[in-house]
Amino acid sequence: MAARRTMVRRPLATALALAAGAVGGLVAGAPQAQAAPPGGKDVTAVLFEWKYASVARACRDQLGPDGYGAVQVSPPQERLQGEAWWAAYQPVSYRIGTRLGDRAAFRAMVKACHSAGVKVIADAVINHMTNASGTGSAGSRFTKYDYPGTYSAADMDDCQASIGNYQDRWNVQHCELGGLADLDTGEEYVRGRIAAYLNDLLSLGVDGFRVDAAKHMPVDDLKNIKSRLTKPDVYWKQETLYGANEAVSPSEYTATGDAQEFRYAWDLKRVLNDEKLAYLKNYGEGWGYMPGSTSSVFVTNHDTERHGKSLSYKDGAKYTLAHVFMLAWPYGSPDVHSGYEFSDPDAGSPEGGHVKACYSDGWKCQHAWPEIRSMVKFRNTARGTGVTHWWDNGNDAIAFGRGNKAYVVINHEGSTVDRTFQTSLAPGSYCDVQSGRKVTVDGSGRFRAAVAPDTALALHADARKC
Ligand code: ARE
Ligand code: CA
Repeated sequence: MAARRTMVRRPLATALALAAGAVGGLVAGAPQAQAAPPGGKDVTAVLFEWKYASVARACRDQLGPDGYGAVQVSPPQERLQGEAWWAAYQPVSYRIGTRLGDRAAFRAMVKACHSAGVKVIADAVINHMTNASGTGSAGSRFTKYDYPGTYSAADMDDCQASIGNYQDRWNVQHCELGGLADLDTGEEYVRGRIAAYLNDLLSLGVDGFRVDAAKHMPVDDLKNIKSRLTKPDVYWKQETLYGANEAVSPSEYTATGDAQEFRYAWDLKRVLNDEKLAYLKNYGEGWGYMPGSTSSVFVTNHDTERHGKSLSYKDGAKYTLAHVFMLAWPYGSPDVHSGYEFSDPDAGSPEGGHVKACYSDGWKCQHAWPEIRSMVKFRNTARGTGVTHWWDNGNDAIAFGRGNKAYVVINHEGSTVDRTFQTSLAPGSYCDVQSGRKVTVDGSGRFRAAVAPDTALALHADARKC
């Protein structure tokens, strides 16, 4: 758990900007506008354990129209057989064939998403193979350490003990993550084989990768593998959990692409649960996180929603408001996790991954929640602008603008916030994309609104009427 953070000390510059903020100056300490993954729309919907045919439909009907830049799909490589979701993280071969679909289904999904203007990011498990033996989801027989046609025992890493010491770099990168057969990613054949798998996905039109367990592979190995790709500058976000005093630091991995900033999710949970939204005024680099321009962020992911280090759909309004903040705030490139209800943390996705409809069979469809999907266009409209006019009530109500393009109010108080807000928005009427109500901004950029407890209000230049 990241070190407990008490009241965040504000550098003097930010204190001075507090006054400046009132006249619309940029708010010091808040992150500036960030570069985005390819294409300029930087929100990714993570459709966790969705069948590819269902992903294709979501791209066409939801993600494209709502302005998502990309969809992230679960690992397409052959995996352990079985319904548990974590079977996806035990590769058996690099053939594309799982409960989510075969090669043809994968290719069709990429085509459908591209025609909807949505890029495709594949979750790639390349650090290890299985901790089991048997027959894989595409019919390949295997034993731990021997994967005929892909790897033999000679390709496994030098340490066959489980990782046991995160203060020891060699242990973390060459031993087995939870007993999973570790690949020797320093070896020529292994590097070539991994690159061939990623190049195969690129040949199917994939636009980027989520690199699973990245910190368990030396950066030099990842650099070498990436250099072998047909697109060496492909978007590449790396799963790198921060750990205080650990040997391997997530920031090492910004040399090969984006790195996931887990503290963003962990601290958001604490702020929404126990602290004050007012502390978010300098969220990002101001809290000691990695530079936002190369950070991938989320409110939750498939691990943290299960083991509880982040908020989850079970947290109600806190979870929704955390997404409104993440999508309105310029730090990092956001992932919106979209999964399914679970009581058994091992349970795989419903109906073999087939999504008949949102909100049925246990599908949560967070990517389509009105409060969340409406903030994707907000973010796209605000891209390139900094934070202006920060306001807070010293506790759990905040508001801020994004240049003259957008303005958001987030009320996590138990009572209504009813006041006049100062913005840099052009005068005129706007749609509050959170409530669907009309808001009028006067000639001096002000509007009056009553924002109910645990709700938000969001205006932007591309939503002038509801
Ligand atoms: C586990 C066992 C297997 C067993 C299987 C079924 O390892 O031997 O067969 O359970 O019982 C997921 C599950 C695991 C599961 C695995 C394979 O979460 O429980 O295996 O699939 O089926 C570290 C890594 C980080 C990793 C987390 C889980 O750094 O990369 O552990 N997260 C990714 C994925 C996971 C996935 C894997 C990796 C494996 O997101 O979903 O596992 O591919 C500190 C450190 C962190 C460390 C954390 C937890 O915080 O700083 O780096 O995260 O402890 O150990
Ligand atoms: Ca390794």
